[in-house]
Amino acid sequence: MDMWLKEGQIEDAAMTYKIKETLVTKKTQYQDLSILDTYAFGRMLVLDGIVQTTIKDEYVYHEMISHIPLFTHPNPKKVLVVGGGDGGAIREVLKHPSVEKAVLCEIDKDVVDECKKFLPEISCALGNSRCEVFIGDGIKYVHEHKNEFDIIIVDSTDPFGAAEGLFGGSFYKEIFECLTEDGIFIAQTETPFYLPDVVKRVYEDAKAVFPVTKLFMAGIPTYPSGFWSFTVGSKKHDPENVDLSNTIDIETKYYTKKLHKACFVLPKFIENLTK
Ligand code: AG3
Repeated sequence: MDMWLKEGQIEDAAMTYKIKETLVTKKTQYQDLSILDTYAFGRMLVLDGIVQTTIKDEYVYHEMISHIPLFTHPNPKKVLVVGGGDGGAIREVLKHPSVEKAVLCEIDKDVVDECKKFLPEISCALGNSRCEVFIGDGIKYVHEHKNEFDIIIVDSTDPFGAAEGLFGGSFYKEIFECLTEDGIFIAQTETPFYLPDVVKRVYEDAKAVFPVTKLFMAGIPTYPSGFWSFTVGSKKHDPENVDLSNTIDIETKYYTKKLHKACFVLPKFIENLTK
């Protein structure tokens, strides 16, 4: 019998994946967690039925959510990742030698433990001496650390249910205070194709808090529609107009200096959401 995962984030459309093997499936304190081996995308992390990351396409998301802010900041030393328990963003952040400390604040310890076990390609940097893994609530952590981080990456699940508090104006104000004087914030902000209202609202919420707010896109095959948005809020540095001529070379598969600029050029229907 063929086994398929059907992801139904969107009510009237779904993506399906043929499963080779179920490696783990459990109820954690916060959510249903599965790691599945699939024919098309290799192993994937699924939380509450929603695909979070896969071995085959994770690099797009993790490179873009990390390198856009880190190459925009002239000297990022302290980085906070909220969520992101799979460790993919941390792996990319630690490719930057200027980073002295990267804190991962993930609420669900099981995500970290299972990803360490079954997704070592993604979680491999969590044991790095520059990385501190803190298990706890991101909202509380941000509230309790003022003026501390040069970069804050919000690598959350979708803005419904548990992660809802990680989107919106009141959290962005807390983020602003947790950042240093020229700090930069970035979050994954959903698909403008299926959820234009969410993208618009989140962009406007960030814009009300940060002097520089920019939205960019990346193509992520396993997220609904493949069109995925990220929103950057910055106190000072403009990610689109930053001088990248002297930045170091790091190994990537998706990110390039050219793409760093180009990703901010938006298709008209997405650009309209930022007006
Ligand atoms: N964070 C989740 C991105 C949103 C996915 N949404 C969806 N497939 N409907 C990704 C975690 C990777 N570190």
